[in-house]
Amino acid sequence: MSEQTVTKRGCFITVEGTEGVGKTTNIAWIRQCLLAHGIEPLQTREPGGTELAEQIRALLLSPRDEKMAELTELLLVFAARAQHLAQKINPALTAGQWVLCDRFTDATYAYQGGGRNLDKQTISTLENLVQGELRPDLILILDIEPELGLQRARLRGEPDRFEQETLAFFNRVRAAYLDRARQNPSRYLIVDASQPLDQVQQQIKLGLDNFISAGDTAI
Ligand code: Z5A
Repeated sequence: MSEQTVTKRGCFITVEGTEGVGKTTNIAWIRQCLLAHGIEPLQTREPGGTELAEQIRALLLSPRDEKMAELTELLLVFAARAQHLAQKINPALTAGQWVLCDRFTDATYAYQGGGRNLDKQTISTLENLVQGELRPDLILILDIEPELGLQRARLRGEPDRFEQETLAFFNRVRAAYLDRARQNPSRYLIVDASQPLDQVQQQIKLGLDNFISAGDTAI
């Protein structure tokens, strides 16, 4: 009988939250924490991550006079995701590499489902179509009062199409994130992102260390 080497798929970690919550800041920290465990992740983001998917991102984020229909927005998000998965995420995971992604499908449930009130069943159907059985192994939600996050985000300059939304929109987005975490708590790590950065980072490190030591690295 011939011997076959089966590579265990890499672990898939995503980072989520409302505007200005500190994802960019903390992804660099997560990477450092993983490197300390000898894990070099592929770092990427959504929408985007490949040349074509980044072009779709530009369509999604640029403010325009013509109102983007909600279903157009949803389909563009999943079109970018299909490209990202095919070109980048799936090959890395299959090769056993860990993937660290700034936003993924929880953002779709939160922004298009919670924020835009689109039907969750439609999102779920597209999720199954585009991702098959792939779901993140760990979803880190940086949680903050949207008002505080928006204050932080607006310090950076011109708001994009999403940042122009109302506070009520971001409250719905936040509620949708927390609701998903409540439904499947073992997969989520919620960190209070309103704390000073060093405390946020301590909490993240603790959660990641626990996740790694539990060896729960592939589903
Ligand atoms: N979107 C969607 O609708 N559906 C989907 O399925 C997906 C996405 C995947 C782009 O996302 C948009 O796409 C997003 C939803 C939509 N909406 N918008 N806009 P994005 O992730 O690229 O955009 P973003 O949410 O605005 O992220 P950001 O601009 O990169 O912000 P951030 O990464 O969360 O924050 P940051 O840049 O790290 O921090 C903001 C500032 O706060 C900065 O000055 C930091 O120094 C400061 N900061 C960070 N942490 C702290 C603490 N703890 N204390 C004090 N100050 C802090």
